[in-house]
Amino acid sequence: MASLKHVQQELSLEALKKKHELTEVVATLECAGNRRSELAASHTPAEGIQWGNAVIANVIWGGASLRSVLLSAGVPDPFAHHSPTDLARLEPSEQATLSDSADWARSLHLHLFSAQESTESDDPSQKEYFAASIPLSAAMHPNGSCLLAYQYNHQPLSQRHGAPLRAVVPGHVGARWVKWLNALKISAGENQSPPMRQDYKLLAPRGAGEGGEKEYAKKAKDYDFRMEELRQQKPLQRLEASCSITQPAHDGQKLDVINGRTTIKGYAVGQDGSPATQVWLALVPQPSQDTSPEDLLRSLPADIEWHQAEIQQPQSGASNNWSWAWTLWHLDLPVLSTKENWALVARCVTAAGVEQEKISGWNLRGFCNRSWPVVRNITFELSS
Ligand SMILES: Nc1nc2c(c(=O)[nH]1)N[C@H]1C(S)=C(S)[C@@H](COP(=O)(O)O)O[C@H]1N2
Ligand SMILES: [Mo]
Repeated sequence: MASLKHVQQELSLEALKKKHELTEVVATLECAGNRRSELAASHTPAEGIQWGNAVIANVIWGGASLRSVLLSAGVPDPFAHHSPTDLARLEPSEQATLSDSADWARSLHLHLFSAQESTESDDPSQKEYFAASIPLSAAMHPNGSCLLAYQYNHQPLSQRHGAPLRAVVPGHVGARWVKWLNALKISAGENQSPPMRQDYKLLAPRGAGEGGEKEYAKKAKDYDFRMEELRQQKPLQRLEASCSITQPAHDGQKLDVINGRTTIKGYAVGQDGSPATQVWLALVPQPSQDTSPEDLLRSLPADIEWHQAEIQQPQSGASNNWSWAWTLWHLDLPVLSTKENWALVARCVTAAGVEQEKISGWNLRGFCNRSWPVVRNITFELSS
């Protein structure tokens, strides 16, 4: 492409709906802070609301395909050099998206602007709005399923979830799913709104000699130190595979055992459009009441017995090989002894064979906790 022209177009919601057929995508919207509270049992507590594992929703989103909106606005296709059959096969991972797209598109970003004033700005000298950007090639990927959505679960999108229009960016942190969307822009730089420049970033000591978590958390209270750290980090985009146990919902619960089994339930999310297709569970004796989840994970016995959970039929609606939906699972787990104090451990694997990371580590804001979930201090009650 020779050069980017500065052209501006207006598009009413009515025209958007008329011009672009309704496209539906089942996708999980997950806040980057989901499962943050679990870190506190192994680490210096992270800053922010101590969210449990429920800052996540699986929704049938409906709207206009972002790819087709941009194409019809005259944006060249970064994937035009692929044949139609190849297009359907292109992997929507971050790396493949970049390497499969045309050179000219690789340094471009699609900005998503909201009509909502930002509540997080640290700059009183200007009025700032909530916004985000994603790589243009991700926005236009033929299998990325990005939408400008005005429906959820076949109903009109509600005001609180972003009506009249919101971005749906499957596989990406919730913060990029901009609500109350009022403009798009393509430019060579990333968006610099508060959620991009100062909020959704991983801040953590990098390497030895930088001190521990507590020291880092203390240093980060200093404005200049924090700004320099933020400047060096990339804004969060993709979320990796993860699973969570929802029954039992908390540590320390007494579980019913019927016919030698107890029912465990949860959800799992895949990665890069490859859904979680396997979930494995294990019951492990807990060395002591206050063994931290991560110590427990680090010292899992080698002969641990993993039981494969049953997967509820993944939600249909996918028009291609990819799925951005969560996977609900359950297992009637055999309980061999009710005597000890037990911990439950789960892990998932995606259809592409990607294994959930065992320990994803600490960061100041407790973002992107993808570690294997651990529910501790489980006891059992025999029912007849
Ligand atoms: N305009 C605007 N869009 C936004 C946000 C916001 O604060 N303002 N929050 C983001 C974050 S952090 C998340 S997790 C999701 C939450 O979407 P929901 O409110 O529909 O659950 O919206 C995203 N879009
Ligand atoms: Mo969020």
